[in-house]
Amino acid sequence: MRLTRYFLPVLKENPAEAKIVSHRLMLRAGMIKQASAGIYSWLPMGLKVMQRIERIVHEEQARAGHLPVLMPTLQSADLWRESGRYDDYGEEMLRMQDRHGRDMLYTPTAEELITDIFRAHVSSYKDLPLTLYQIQWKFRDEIRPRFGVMRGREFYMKDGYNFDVDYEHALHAYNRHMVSYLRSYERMGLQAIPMRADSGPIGGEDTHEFLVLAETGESEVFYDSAITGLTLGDRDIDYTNWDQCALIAREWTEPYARTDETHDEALFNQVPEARRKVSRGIEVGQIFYFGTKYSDAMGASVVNDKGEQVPVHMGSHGIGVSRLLGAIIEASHDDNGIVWPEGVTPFHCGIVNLRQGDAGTDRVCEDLYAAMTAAGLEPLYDDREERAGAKFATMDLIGLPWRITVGPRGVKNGVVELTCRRTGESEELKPEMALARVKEIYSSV
Ligand code: 5CA
Repeated sequence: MRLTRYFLPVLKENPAEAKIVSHRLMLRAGMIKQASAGIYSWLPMGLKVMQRIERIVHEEQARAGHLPVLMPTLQSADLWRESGRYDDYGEEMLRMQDRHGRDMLYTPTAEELITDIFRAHVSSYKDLPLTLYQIQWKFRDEIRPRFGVMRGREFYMKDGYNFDVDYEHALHAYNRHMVSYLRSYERMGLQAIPMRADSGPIGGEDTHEFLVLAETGESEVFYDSAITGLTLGDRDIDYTNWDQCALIAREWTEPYARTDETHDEALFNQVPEARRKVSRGIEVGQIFYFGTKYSDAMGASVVNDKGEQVPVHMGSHGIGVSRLLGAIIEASHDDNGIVWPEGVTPFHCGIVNLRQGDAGTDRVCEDLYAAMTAAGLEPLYDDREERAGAKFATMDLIGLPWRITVGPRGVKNGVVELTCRRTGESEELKPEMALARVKEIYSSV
């Protein structure tokens, strides 16, 4: 993409309404625009990052054997009356009527609709296990929408639902989701810690929230610092392997890690003092096991291998896709702007032409741009007739992890400069070497 052809409405001034850095940077970098309280339009670069996040989620769900579906945002109240949640959900649910006076609502989550799909089509344990998920807009009429996409009223969420014949299978589904979530967050350059949580309006017996540590987080968290050293790395994961998923889930949930809602001071005090940490976190996902709560209420059952009719065991699992943009920025920025992790960056590499219109720099930039594109990477070429300082400021603000700078002096010596956004370190290289380095970096992302 050439910057002169792009729509990147950056703001010079800090918007007064933005109280936290991610909100400020998303507005300044022209990623979103508020449409009304807690409701945003997604501009090209914001949407691009969201799509990268979505892709990681889809890929990891596919690996785990989960199937994508898409359910409507507007739903009939009837199903929600069956489960009893139409009355229970309260003011957070946005309710409306259609022209015939039928009660409708904008979906805050989708347990009812998915259970309805299940009961219409599945009747035997032979069709299980089954996990269906979607990435779809949700609406919750939050009393105090704030911090931009972090606590919106309309937000984009991955919500998945597992159906299993008994508790043991459902427990594996729970562990499998935990592992797939850990892997998804890791690919986004984040460490999200699973913490024992409260189940709230979803209901249920077991639930973990995934929290990214950040001072601006809404939840107070208490944890054993031993957990921050854990990574999956390139561990080979077999999602059909119950023992392996259980082992990983145990590894991540054994160290003490809880939000204030479930915090237990006595248990916490058993952690060696030097490892006891109190901090804040952003909730980027939550998994629930709730047994037969919805299947009992809505009559979703299967015949098991003994020929008995049994209610199906369920869980639901959410990832805050739009919230993740804010969380990633909170975890990865500096005074000059965003620092995107390679896994979610909107463009892989910036190309900065220090003297637009100069035949030599233009040619090197054009060649780099073409070669990078041919290699399957997406560069953002700053081809504006602007001062070098302004170009660098824009690149730093929008946070591409790598930048290649092309100036007349370097071109004369046959070199360009490759700069890492995170460390600020630069290296002079031949253009083809710079390209090879960028290709290599992304080959393992
Ligand atoms: N049905 C379950 C799992 S699919 C569910 O709704 N879970 S949830 O309530 O925990 O939401 C899932 C994730 O959506 C949360 O972890 C959070 O990251 C995100 N989320 C929830 N409310 C908001 C909001 N108001 N703005 C942005 N993201 C939100």
